[in-house]
Amino acid sequence: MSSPPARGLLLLTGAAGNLGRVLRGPLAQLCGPKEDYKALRCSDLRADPALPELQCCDLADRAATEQLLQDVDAVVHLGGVAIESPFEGICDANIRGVFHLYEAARLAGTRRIVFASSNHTTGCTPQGEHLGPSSPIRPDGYYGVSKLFGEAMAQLYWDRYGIESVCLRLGSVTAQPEDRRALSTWLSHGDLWRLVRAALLAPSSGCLTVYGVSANTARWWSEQGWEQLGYAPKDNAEAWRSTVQDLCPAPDTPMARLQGGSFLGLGPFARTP
Ligand code: NAI
Ligand code: 15L
Repeated sequence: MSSPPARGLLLLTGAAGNLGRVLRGPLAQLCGPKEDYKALRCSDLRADPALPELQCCDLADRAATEQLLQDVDAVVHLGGVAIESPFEGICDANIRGVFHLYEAARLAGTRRIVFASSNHTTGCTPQGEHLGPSSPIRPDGYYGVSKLFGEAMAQLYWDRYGIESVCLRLGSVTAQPEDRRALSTWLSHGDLWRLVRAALLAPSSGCLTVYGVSANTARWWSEQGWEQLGYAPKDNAEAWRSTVQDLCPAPDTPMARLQGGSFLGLGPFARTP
């Protein structure tokens, strides 16, 4: 697939996090005078000694986020709270933060945002039930709700302001599957990169939501939207079945029954100041 000529900067938020560390090297390869983007700008809430050029920015700070987006053509948005936890922290990073990101993108003339959404948008669905991006939403906590807010912002900013978004409902991104649930939910590091690359470089995306999962024999989520992006996963968790199939929560618990797995065991939370 041919990609458009070099435009502005590519911004990676959450660059110091788990997935940021996996993606920042490959993303840098898309940047340069003859590449798709002029340069990669990395940011995070926290500094990373391994990446001195990282720009610290709290997405809950609107002015700082507007500055961060200047000259940015496309964003891979990973920054935020990545687990189920009390609402207040999720609200600052994933709700206010996403609002600030989209507003800053509108002001900067940013063309596309690849948004790291999550399978926890539908985590209260029973395990084994097959889902696609238009299946009913069934968030399993505030975290899942915050990702649905992000997906709604993506649709709003496409319909009103023409900013393209690809919302990736990522499964379990790890070097290898870690438990029985991951036989269905695993997204390998290689497939993560194939998916993010496809989401950035697809000639036109509009506002598209897809599940992000490897070619697992036991997967629950449909490939709807993959063809439009040109994403073709290569890895399959099945190869680890004998190692991980006994690693599972006690039967008849929500963690064992529902797709969100261990997140169903988190909360309710005590009130935080
Ligand atoms: P992570 O927690 O390792 O990285 C997230 C990064 O965001 C951290 O480095 C953190 O400092 C930064 N961050 C937190 N609050 C921020 C704020 N207010 N402003 C700026 N930066 C802030 O998480 P991970 O695993 O790298 O996930 C990356 C993204 O992908 C997250 O948005 C997560 O929700 C999403 N995701 C990850 C999955 C996985 O399997 N790791 C699966 C589904 C979605
Ligand atoms: C997520 O959304 C989380 O960020 C990650 O830590 C994993 O828990 C993943 O989902 C999962 O469902 O395995």
